[in-house]
Amino acid sequence: SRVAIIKVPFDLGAGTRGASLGPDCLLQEAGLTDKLNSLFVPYEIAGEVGVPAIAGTATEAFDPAQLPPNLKHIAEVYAMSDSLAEHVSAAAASGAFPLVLGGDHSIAIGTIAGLAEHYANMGVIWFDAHSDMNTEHTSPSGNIHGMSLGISLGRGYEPLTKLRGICPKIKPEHVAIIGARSLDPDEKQFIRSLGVACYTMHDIDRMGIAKVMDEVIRRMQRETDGVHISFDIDSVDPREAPGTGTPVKGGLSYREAHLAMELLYQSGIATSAELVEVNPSLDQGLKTATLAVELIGSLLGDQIL
Ligand code: DIR
Ligand code: MN
Ligand code: MN
Ligand code: MN
Repeated sequence: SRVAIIKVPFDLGAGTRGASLGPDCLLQEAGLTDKLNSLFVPYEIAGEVGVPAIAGTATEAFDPAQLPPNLKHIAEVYAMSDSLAEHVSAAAASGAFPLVLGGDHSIAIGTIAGLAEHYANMGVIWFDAHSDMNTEHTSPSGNIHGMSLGISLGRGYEPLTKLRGICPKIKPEHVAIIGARSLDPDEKQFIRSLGVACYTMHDIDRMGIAKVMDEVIRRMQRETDGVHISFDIDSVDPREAPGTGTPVKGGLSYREAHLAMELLYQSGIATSAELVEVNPSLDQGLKTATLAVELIGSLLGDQIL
């Protein structure tokens, strides 16, 4: 189906600025539009949500005197999420495949909120070095990009978990985290207590990425009515993806990341995707941005032969 690209040049959910340069870098310099054209994938730029688009609306929802502690830029994150959810929901309603370009990973709050209006049992495959399951009470940083999966599961700051009414947006048994290798103590406990499937780098080393993907895809086919791919580029090893704010050694290899995307394409299960945390100001040339474009290509049907 048609790909509806939604640009989210937003980086206030991260501790380092610069991911806001991601959407234009991917589309233009790193050649995403050329890639989509070469694959004959029909697409449109369906919207853009960023700091300018939410200016003025950011503080309306919050009494500045009541702002909660340890949630950096909460007013801006809230306004971005609400606006993004609207765009994503409209794209999904039109029958398109929403492709959201970040931006930092806090944007998943809005993406998943918009999708939840269309899927009662949506699967989420969360590629990440981290699990993004902190709350304002457990976060070591206060950065909301480290909370977005937890918020989507209904855990955390209520105005965000209840965004647009549905809470929780997704169920723990419909989530798979792939590539984890940097989890905070409370995140580990939360993952265990909810029984969220978390394929750590240890598991991937032992099982191989093909078996991991087979397991995840099979479960999603059985249990879900749609599958969102949330791809944090820091899931990939920093040797391949240096241009990101919180790199962690020991990540997915170039081929492991591609094979995961290729297997997802072959399965046909993906109904939406987002690519986040590419920070062009930290990149080595266009290395990380180009990798991101290639991975989106693999997810959308680019094949070696
Ligand atoms: C850390 C880092 N767990 C935090 N999280 C990151 O601040 O919550 N997520 N970098 O992408
Ligand atoms: Mn993340
Ligand atoms: Mn991450
Ligand atoms: Mn179920």
